[in-house]
Amino acid sequence: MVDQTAAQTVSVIGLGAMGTALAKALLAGGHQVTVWNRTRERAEALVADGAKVAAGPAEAMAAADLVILCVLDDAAVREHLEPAAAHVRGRVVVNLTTTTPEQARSLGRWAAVNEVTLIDGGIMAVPEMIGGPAAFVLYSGAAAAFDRYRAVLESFGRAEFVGEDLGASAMYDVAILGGMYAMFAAFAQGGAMVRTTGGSAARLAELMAPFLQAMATTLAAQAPGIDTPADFVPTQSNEFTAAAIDLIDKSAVESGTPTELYGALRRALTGL
Ligand code: FVH
Repeated sequence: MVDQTAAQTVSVIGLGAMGTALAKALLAGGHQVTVWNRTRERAEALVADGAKVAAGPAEAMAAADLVILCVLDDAAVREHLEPAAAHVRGRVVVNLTTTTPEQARSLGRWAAVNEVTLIDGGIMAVPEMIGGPAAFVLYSGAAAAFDRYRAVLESFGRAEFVGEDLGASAMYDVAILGGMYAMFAAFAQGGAMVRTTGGSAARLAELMAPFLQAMATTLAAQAPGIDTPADFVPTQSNEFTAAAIDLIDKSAVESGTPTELYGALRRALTGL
């Protein structure tokens, strides 16, 4: 049983912008942190904060009970973990590298064979936000290990466990990012449209942001339409929604800024 209040031994592998922020948050939390990075200077920069620099990834993994990985992609994760299998056996690895859900599950199969307990994570923050009140990280996989190290992981921000399927945190991560990009695409298109009437994207931002914030509060009420559609009675019919989107599309065409966006939205939202 890990004492949640005690300092832990933690290794951080990968010290790009995000890995460095994670290591600093752990050091600020009083944990004993060993670091390793392919470019050694980035690791040495953390010595003044109290980090110990390992000679290689295997040494870093052997140095701690909890190993955090935050490198570029799944291929770089494999490059570090696979040759060091003997050194990471029996440890808890938290992979905070962005991967697809299936890459996370595949790494889980490797972990099971090599007696590694794996937690996958999706960071919903930029490096400057780490350790601050708005940062949160999605976790999935080994629930008992997550509970054991929850207090350490909260050094980064709010810790949200989303399921034992290792692919779950990556799936929530991309779902949230998809919402963000859909919003950005609609703003870019809307900005181009209002400019044809002498308006500006800056003015649109002032008007659109509070409206979208209010709309975001209705997501929970819409969730049953996706989770339990057979029992859900929509307040707005698909035909009404399709007609509303057609009007927006027609206005875009009239403005000379025709777009693929609204047709795609119509199909996604209504199936029509
Ligand atoms: N930065 C952010 O805002 C986002 C927020 C959401 C989550 N992401 C993910 O975090 C992973 C790391 O992102 P990062 O911002 O730290 O990225 P970089 O600053 O570019 O650092 C990349 C680190 O990966 C190392 N690395 C790259 N390729 C390899 C390789 N083939 N073998 C070993 N290490 C590799 C790189 O090392 P070096 O260039 O310093 O030697 C850095 O440590 C990422 O999955 C984001 O999607 C961040």
